[in-house]
Amino acid sequence: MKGTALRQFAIAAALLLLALLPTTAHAEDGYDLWLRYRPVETQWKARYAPHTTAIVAASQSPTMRAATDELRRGIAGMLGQRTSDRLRDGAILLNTQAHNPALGREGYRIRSGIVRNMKVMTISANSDTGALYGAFALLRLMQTRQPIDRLNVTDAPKLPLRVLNHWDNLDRTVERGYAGPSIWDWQSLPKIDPRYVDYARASASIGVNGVVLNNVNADPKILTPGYLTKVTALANVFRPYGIRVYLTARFSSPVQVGGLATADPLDPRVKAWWGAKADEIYRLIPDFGGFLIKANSEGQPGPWDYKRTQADGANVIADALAPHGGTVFWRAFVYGHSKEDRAKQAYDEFRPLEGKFRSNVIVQVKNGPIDFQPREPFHPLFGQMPQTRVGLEVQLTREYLGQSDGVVFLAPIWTEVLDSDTCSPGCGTPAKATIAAMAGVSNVGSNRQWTATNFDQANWYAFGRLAWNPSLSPKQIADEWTRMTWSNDARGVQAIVAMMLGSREAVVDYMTPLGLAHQFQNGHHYGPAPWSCDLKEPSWNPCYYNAADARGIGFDRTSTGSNAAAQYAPPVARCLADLRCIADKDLLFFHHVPWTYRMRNGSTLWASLIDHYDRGIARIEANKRQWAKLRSYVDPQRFAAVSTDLDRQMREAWWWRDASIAYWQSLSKLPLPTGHSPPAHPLPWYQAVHFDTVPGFLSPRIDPRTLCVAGRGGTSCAL
Ligand code: BDP
Repeated sequence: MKGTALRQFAIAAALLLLALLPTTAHAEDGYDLWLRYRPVETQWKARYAPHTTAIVAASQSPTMRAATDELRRGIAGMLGQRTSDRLRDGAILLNTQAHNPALGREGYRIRSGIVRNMKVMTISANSDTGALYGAFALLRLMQTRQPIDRLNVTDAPKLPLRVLNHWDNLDRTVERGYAGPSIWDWQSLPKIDPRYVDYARASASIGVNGVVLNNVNADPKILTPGYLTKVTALANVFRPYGIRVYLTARFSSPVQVGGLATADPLDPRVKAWWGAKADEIYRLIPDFGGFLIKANSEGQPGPWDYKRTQADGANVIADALAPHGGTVFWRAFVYGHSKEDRAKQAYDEFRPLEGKFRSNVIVQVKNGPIDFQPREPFHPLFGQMPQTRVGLEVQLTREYLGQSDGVVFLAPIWTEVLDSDTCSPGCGTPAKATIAAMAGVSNVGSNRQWTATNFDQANWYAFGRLAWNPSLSPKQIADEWTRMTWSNDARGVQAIVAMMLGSREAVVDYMTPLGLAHQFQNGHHYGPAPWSCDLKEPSWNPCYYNAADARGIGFDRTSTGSNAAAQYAPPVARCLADLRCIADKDLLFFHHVPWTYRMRNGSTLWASLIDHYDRGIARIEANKRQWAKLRSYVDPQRFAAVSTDLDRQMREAWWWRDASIAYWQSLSKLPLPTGHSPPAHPLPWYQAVHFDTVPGFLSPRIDPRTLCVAGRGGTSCAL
């Protein structure tokens, strides 16, 4: 009797507690990303439920199980419906015998039809992975409230390699990471954190099919047996999701891990070492993706150390991987070895190597010739190495776009380069038609919501979607993501998408308008420092890029200057070099012009610059107002978090605008045009702003003398 009374009391107390909980939208912490599967509205439930009664899979393979589990989870969440696994009216069939060459290895077709007199929906593909992608596509249709009763959809990825690059160090710091410590817990691996599975689900849902686990500034220890065991555990988690694991290898690994006297790529012992290392890895991970290499860049070792070319370096590693079907991503991000304009150096090094790379090498080229700036022209190597497989590298983490401040949607940066006409071989050849891969520097960390802010999830999402189909528009991607992540209410969607679409241009306006680039504080790259000029490497100084003085501003990259414009195909080069043709957005990247230069719209450069800074401010103010109106559309926890993010962005935008104007005005000596407020403080105030605790500036400290061979420090190199 006593027990029953106690139970009754406990139930009553629980009910009371429930009644006291707020009745507003259920708080969300962002962990579920765009795979939230919240209940759909009644009218949609009535439309979807008859078509999602059962899931019948062709096999019980791990990938098929991942697909069916995801469908079950999605249908249960959105419709509150349990699904049977028997063929019946309204069943979803997963068929991996499509025998349809048009779908390739990863494509799928979703079609409504009749099987044995029953209405069914078939997701067919040539592989389990294709079926998994089809399952995610069907869920996306429901999450974005599209009809599913008469489907006939075919889709396949346009690019075969869609790879996230983690700049994660073995001690869990993340270079340029603003989302907390690395999600890879190297210390506890091979123990599996369930988060690794959720990471794989999210990445697979957007079509990512490769993950480089470690920083481009690589620690050689990653290739030692102890770490390879840990890498194997992650590869086993990712395999069912169609994701292959890659590693960044340090070029000097034959010396540091192998104990050889040299890493000369033409030395037969070095060749044999890479071959044996590849064999060792493939024994553990039969579908290992391959290596990413940063060589002779920013202090990293490389083939130049032995007077060999970048192609020699790439090929020795490519040959080791080739028998196993692996790929080398060889980065073209090199500079600092000549006195030339930094914007020219990668092209100068790589263009002459056209035709010299093995077919399993991807030359990985950043979107622009400098370094992931808020805006840069497209990289001149796109389109100009037709016999080489070229990959586009973009940065999801916002090293140069405010890091963890505000709302910044990056898809417009990436589509700007993808759609740029390279005019090679002829005009009408956009960069997206010339690439074989897309790589994205990840923005994921251990933060509960995975990325630095809730809106940064959209950049992870957009990367995958664009790598799958580089012709998607930022609007479509933002629309999908918003519906899946925030709300399907039309007014809410419209407002959030509008905020997102204008957000990148706002950053360009308040940080580096009209073609300015690299005006950041040194090292951590947070905040403005256009006056900064004291670093030994000239191209790390903002003053190098703005070339501002009493007469004017801008880097002359025409024939009177570095002539970087001439690296582009002739029709592009001609336009960039011609003041009557070049777009305003690229002006100061290619031309040095007087402060009083007349822009095409009739205003002076000076007035135009100020106008852009203020446009940036106005846009963030508008975003803040817009967001304030969205309170009723989103849950309170995420609403409050984004409000704080936008407040910070507002302060950051004023800081950039005021500091920049104060400095330019100290040179131009021109008055501010009427209607524009003066900077809040005098120039020295901004010049004194320094931070020493900004996260993310954390290359591993590798002692080049470190050796990991057995008996010579081996135990200290591997756990
Ligand atoms: C720059 C980063 C630096 C990276 C480098 C790279 O500042 O941390 O190591 O690029 O891409 O953007 O290798």
